[in-house]
Amino acid sequence: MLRDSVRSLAEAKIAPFATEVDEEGRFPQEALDALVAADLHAVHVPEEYGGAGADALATVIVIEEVARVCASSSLIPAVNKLGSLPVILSGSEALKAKYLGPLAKGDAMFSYALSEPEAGSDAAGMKTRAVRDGDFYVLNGVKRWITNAGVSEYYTVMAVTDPEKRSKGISAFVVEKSDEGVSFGAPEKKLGIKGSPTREVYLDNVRIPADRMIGAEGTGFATAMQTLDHTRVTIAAQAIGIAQGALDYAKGYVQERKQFGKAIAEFQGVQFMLADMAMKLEAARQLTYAAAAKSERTSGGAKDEDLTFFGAAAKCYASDVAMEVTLDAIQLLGGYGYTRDYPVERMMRDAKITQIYEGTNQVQRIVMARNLPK
Ligand code: COS
Repeated sequence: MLRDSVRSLAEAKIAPFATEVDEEGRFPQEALDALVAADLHAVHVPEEYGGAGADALATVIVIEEVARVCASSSLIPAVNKLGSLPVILSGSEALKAKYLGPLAKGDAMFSYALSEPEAGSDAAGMKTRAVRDGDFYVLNGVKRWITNAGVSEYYTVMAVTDPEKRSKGISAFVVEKSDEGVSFGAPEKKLGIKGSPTREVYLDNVRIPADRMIGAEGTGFATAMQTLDHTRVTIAAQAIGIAQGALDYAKGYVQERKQFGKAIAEFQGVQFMLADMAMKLEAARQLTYAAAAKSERTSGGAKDEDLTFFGAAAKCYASDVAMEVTLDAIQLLGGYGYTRDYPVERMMRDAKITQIYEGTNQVQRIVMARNLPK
């Protein structure tokens, strides 16, 4: 039921703008409005904070169905989870009460600020500093590649509180867009997900109350990594949604397109391509759903030991499959697939980012190798 209702909403209210959003590189406001109206913009927020209380698998299904028509729009529910999960996992009751309500209502979006110009894969190498000053912390630094920056009201920002301690000297904070000293860089000119703004976030003597710290001092890196264990599953969801969109489009096209006197779907070479695409996609989907189940079982304080492996494996595998399937979809459309008159080239450009963000697929393999299932 959830899948059907998100699919109808996505097809009616989000799909009609997907090409325009990509062409113009503009924020998909129609998608945000439709998702907020249907309470699908941040489904993971627990009911006690005014949210829909969706479990990890339901959240995956929402992201998947939105991504099937517009990857940029799927970053609304996905990044709302990424940005706010540190608060949900490790924040004080006061922080949860203050920040999750507006997110659940659709009054504010939440972004996640870990990466920096010189700290991508080596996240613990960050330079942004947070220095204690009485009841405040003063933050200085530059965060880069921040999804939905400028649109989001709230930011989980990781910053160094003790430079001697590397990962153990990093702490997490909630920073608000309206805090004095917060500003944004120009939107990056990207290959895909053009509707989702990616900007630098500048922190220039941003003075915030000490109780905006998420968890204890020095726990920010562990919180950031735990968050990614869960949200890599949502990137896998985005990848399978994009791949499903491309497969569905190609499936329709090959039945219409006639060559040598018959629909090209009747040629075995084309049938074998479609079979391979569907097979890989379904394998990716099942791995993603298994990872979502582990994510759910880890949310109540209990820890499913395998989540770290499964989150990385699902993200890595699903994104590689999305890249293959979208490339094959272009191939099935031939010359038409290579033009912007058909949506599959957009889907291929959008798929590419899923192999890169929330940790490159090379980093996922490091994570998997360090956390092989027992
Ligand atoms: N859950 C809880 N704690 C974790 C953790 C996890 N999944 N992963 C690491 N930690 C903890 C470790 O336990 C370690 O603490 P101890 O020394 O007490 O054991 C600490 O964090 C440091 O971990 P580690 O030594 O593994 O850190 P590294 O600097 O080697 O970095 C990688 C590990 C490369 C895996 C990490 O930096 C990473 O994921 N990089 C990619 C970041 C990323 O995804 N960026 C994308 C942008 S965010 S959208």
